Amino acid sequence: MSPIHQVQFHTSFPDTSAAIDRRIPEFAPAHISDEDKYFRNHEPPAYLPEIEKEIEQFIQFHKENTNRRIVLVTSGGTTVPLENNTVRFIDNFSAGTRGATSAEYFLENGYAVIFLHREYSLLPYSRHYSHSTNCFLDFMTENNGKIEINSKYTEEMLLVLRKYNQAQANNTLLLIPFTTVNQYLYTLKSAAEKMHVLGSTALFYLAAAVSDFFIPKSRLSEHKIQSSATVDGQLQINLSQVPKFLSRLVDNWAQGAMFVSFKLETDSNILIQKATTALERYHHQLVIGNLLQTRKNEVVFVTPNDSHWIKLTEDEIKDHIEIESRMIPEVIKHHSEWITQHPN
Ligand code: 9Z3
Repeated sequence: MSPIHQVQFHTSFPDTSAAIDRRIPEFAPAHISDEDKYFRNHEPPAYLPEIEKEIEQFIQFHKENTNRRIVLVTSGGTTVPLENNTVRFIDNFSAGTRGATSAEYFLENGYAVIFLHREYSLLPYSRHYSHSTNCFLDFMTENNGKIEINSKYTEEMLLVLRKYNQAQANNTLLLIPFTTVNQYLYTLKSAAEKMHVLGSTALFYLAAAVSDFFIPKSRLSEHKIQSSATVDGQLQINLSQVPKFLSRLVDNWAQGAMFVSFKLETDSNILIQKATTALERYHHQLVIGNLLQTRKNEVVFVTPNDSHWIKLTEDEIKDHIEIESRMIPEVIKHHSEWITQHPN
């Protein structure tokens, strides 16, 4: 099987060609949902049709050739531009570690992965090297005029390289970038609608940190905000709530698939309650709760019937065991049960 060539998209440049259209009503007519209103009043990224083609080909390839289950992993934080010609933006915290690491364990367990990630955040496999030294050249050494990998890294790098090459050869990893929350929402919707054909064998693993607030396009300043726009030296920015898209995803875009969302809190007293509320609101299957402070060492799986923790022991933490190596087999167990209960 020859790997399908993946097109490289760049999402981090502001869309300077899209002049702001003040005719768009800030409050759309009644009777349409907030989600519909959002898509009516915000334009899709110009590259979206090409990405849709890539996703469709990927799904088709696995349907026809491998019959693998497909998981869409979202990873990294979304930005909220403050200006149309964006100089300033609000960002959401996430390095992309959870998403990139989880994607590797899904691949190891036989899944094909659509990796919807914040451009330039951590990626599966390269994550082991891209941020762990000041410069990638630190992994290299010179030997008689030739470049070699420093011997202290070779053993581990060979293992990573083999897994990476296997993913390439099997065409099991599709990288799709986003930067802004608008790009994220449109791409998620498109990907989900394409994955609809997979029914219960599709899995959504939503680890990205998605902004809850944004500035609607109708209120976005076209050019860089000037200091003269301040009142008494204070800049006032009004943010609106990003519509809750999870219910659309579960009920419409990819109905029948299994959905795992993440709940991030900083206060341990409210974590399980917030996860339970999310399950009740969106009627999906699993919420994984984590606290900012301890997210690498413990998570809580919350389902409609049960909640239980996965915690690394002190020794496991010392041995650099990744918590995703425990989480993903358990998520897959839930997915297998889901497929059995909901055969296509
Ligand atoms: C998470 O909770 C992720 O586990 C982290 C991973 C963002 C904490 P890192 O990339 O961090 O490893 O540095 N993701 C979901 C965060 C989020 O925005 N959740 C929303 C919420 O809590 C629901 S979609 O309300």
